[in-house]
Amino acid sequence: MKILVLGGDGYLGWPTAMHLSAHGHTVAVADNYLRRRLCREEDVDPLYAVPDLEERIVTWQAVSGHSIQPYIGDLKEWAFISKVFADFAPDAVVHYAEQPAAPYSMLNRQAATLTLENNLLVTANTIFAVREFCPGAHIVKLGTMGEYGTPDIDIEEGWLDVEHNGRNQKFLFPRQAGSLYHTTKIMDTDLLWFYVRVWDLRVTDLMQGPVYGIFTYESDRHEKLLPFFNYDELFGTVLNRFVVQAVAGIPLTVYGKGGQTRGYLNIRDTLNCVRLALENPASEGELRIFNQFTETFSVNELAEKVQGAGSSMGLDVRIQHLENPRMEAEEHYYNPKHTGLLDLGLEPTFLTEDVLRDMLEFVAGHRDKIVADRIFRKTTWK
Ligand code: USQ
Repeated sequence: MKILVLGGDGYLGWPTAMHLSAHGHTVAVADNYLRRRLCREEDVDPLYAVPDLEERIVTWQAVSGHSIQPYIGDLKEWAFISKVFADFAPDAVVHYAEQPAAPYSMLNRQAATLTLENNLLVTANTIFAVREFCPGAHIVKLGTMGEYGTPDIDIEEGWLDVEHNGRNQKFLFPRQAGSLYHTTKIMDTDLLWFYVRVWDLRVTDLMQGPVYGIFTYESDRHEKLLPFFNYDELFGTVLNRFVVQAVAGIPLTVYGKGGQTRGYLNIRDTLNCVRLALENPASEGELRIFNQFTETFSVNELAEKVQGAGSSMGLDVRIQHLENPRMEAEEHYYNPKHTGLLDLGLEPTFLTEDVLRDMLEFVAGHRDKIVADRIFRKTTWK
């Protein structure tokens, strides 16, 4: 397939581009380096420097023999996105091109507006571009498990059959997000669902939990192919942060009681999930939703796992409970279904002590680059 990866420079975008290319697909990436700019502006650069897309593409070609086509520009601009779609004419589009961080979206008014504008306009432009240049192309959109929040009932895979006064209808599962970022993902889903109904689009919305990890199958071939690794309060996800804290001798920052439970997955599984969704497309006029995670953990469980793996390597890992800067339930029911991707053939990579030790050892090799004051700046929801 010809696959266009929007947001192809990001933590997931670049590894996805390489993975699809390694599996024989013809891949193009589009990005405006927004994530890099925001990290520079907020002084939260990733653990190690990552070459720009053009250098990564040259390195990938040298180690794999596959080429990837770059398009550098802002997908909010119709002049740019229409040129990309007209030129590449994709069979499928992977849409990652969003401001991805909940804490960043809650930082201040400018960050909130940027998140709204970027995420909604890029989703809308993607829909319009597919309609105009490649109707029938499959859109694989990265949503988030956070769209559902933490309701006191089982979470279904996207849809809920509702019986009301003796009649039945299937609706999108009720959504109630815990940050502005997560709310933009709900709005994206609604935009996609609307245009699936009116234009018969073919869409898969992947409700993904927090991702952890550094290594992907393809990045093993060269250190210049590694993804971003943020450990700061704004862009770092919790397990990646805990690994860095353990190496730096900083007590693990568990927010509140630590009973917050989410569905987690290894970055390698993200790549397989996206590929499986692409290779088994949704039908015309279908909004297909998968819950994309492999295991659920509370924050306390994650902290204990990192402590255990760290101790086995001689690290003195302490755990601290900080006043929670976010508004979220710290003890709650959590039972989301996640069979769709397993049915397509996903073989999960579980969070074993070996996986954690590999991460800890790699980060220990970059210990001198850790900037402690990036870890907790108290960006608060209140
Ligand atoms: N947490 C801590 N200590 C920390 C950092 C986080 O206790 O130092 C807690 C948070 O309060 C939260 C949980 O860990 O309860 C997960 O936080 P996170 O920062 O790893 O994840 P989140 O902000 O929810 O967002 C991340 C990604 C986002 C994705 C989402 C999936 O940044 O792009 O959509 O995970 S989900 O959480 O399922 O909505």
